[in-house]
Amino acid sequence: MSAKTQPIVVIGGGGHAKVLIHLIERLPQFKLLGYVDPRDAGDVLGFSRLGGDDTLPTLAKQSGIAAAIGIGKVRAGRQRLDIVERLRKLGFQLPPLVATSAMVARGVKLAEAVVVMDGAVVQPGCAIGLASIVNTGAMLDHDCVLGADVHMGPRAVLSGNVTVGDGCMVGVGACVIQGIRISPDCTIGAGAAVARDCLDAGTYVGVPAERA
Ligand code: JB3
Repeated sequence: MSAKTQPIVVIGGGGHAKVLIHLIERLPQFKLLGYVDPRDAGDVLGFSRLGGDDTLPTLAKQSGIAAAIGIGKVRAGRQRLDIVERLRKLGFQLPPLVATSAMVARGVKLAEAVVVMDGAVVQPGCAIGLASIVNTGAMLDHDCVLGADVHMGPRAVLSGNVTVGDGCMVGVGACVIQGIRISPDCTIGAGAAVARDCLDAGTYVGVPAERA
């Protein structure tokens, strides 16, 4: 392992982990050791299962080791944040990860455990909170703010100055016009078009999006 590479493990071995492994293996600064999952998902893109979560304390002893959360988010719930807390307590580093084909403007603030997948675009002035996911091809225009544990689904689009609160899920292909505020713990349905603030937690669907 060259001096510059940092060991990293992926938590989870399912679909989201597969996409994350594909992202990490193209980042020269990391040496991907494998994935950790109570379920044996076999070989994932050539990387093996290192064991269940009971292996994490031993793995954490490796100097400078990092972890990436390979468990996605498709509904409300704070599993990703619970895992962040566990990993922090064990001493893992949780670097934000940006795919080589993503475009993240300089000065964008990425919190710990954020992942920006291939083809995503994050314009200047944006800030992305703890453990949030900007999934494949999603786009955040200028000055958008995502809270913690937000999932921007594939090809979801925010126009300028949109704020998305903690714990939200913005579904695949949804779009949000400029200046909108989405309260914490909202789910925006796939393909929805949000043209009004979402002031109450809940599910918003349709064009224009209405609270279900
Ligand atoms: O929508 C898209 C593009 N992707 C979805 C993603 C955001 O969320 C994807 O289609 C899935 O809906 C979901 O991906 P994920 O989280 O990979 O789902 P699944 O394929 O079910 O894999 C979850 C894996 O996490 C399973 O193998 C579980 O055993 C494992 N897991 C669950 N809890 C855990 C834990 N692994 C560890 N190490 N620790 C846990 O606490």
